[in-house]
Amino acid sequence: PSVKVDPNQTVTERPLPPCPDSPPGLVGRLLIEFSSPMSMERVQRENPDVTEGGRYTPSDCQPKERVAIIIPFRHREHHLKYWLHYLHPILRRQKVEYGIYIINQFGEETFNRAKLLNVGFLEALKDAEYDCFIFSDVDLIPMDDRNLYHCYEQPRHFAIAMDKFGFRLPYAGYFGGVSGLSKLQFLKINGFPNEYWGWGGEDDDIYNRITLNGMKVSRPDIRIGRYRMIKHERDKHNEPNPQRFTKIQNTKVTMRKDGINSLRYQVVHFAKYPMYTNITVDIGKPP
Ligand code: UDH
Repeated sequence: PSVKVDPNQTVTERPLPPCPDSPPGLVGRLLIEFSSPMSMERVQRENPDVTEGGRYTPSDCQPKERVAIIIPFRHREHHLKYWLHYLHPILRRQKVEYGIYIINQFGEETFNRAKLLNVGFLEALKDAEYDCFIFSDVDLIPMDDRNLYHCYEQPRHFAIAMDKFGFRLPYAGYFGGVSGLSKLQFLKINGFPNEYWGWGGEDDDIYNRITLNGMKVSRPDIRIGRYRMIKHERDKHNEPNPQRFTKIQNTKVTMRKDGINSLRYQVVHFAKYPMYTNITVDIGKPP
């Protein structure tokens, strides 16, 4: 027996409505703690809608943009589990279409956060058509889901009130921790500097690039932009960079030649795991 199919029958798919500016499922303040043990199995179990490589698309609305979340990384597996545990559900409630990219620095040379973020920008774009890039340290968890992880008219600074700074901005031009730029905003500043090896200064250089190119930083309300940082000791091979104070005086000159237009690196390993995409890269060493 064969099934009769009416050749005139058409499947009409309704277009999804645009995702709302204020998603109704948000809960506001969140309890964030790092004492209960965490495992990748648990994160996976609790996030069945996340697809390979740490991708997610809302099923009931059409997001305005596609967001790549870029995390600079080396030897912080313990922090990553908490980050994924907290962020996947938050981003889902925020109705964000996103992908998570861990940019893992290969080898044991001096760490270079901003260069890893530049790599993340290019590599994420090879993977999908992203419009918006959010750069987050692996140890920073938002304490309020109204701090929406998407892009804004101006470059965005999200982590404005961290517990370690007494829930205040440490100084007016602070742009560290978690920040976000649209593809156009990122290209306008020639990306981030590649020449800040070791800890410090690169976020101030990025802030300078933004203001020198006629943009200004946008921020959430101080009551909403609160973050918990997972406590940790200083990492090996990421000592404070003594050159940082003089380097940030020269952004105006250096930004034209040092940035996404001068980026050189080699991908050592690329893997899509259930909860994130890992890209291990050789970014060289300080001159
Ligand atoms: N990162 C790594 N591995 C490293 C170094 C840095 O993954 O070895 C990444 C990670 O995403 C981290 C970010 O880069 O969140 C920023 O580096 P950081 O956490 O060292 O910077 P932060 O300012 O801490 O948060 C500075 C050292 C604080 C020491 C305090 C001792 N009590």
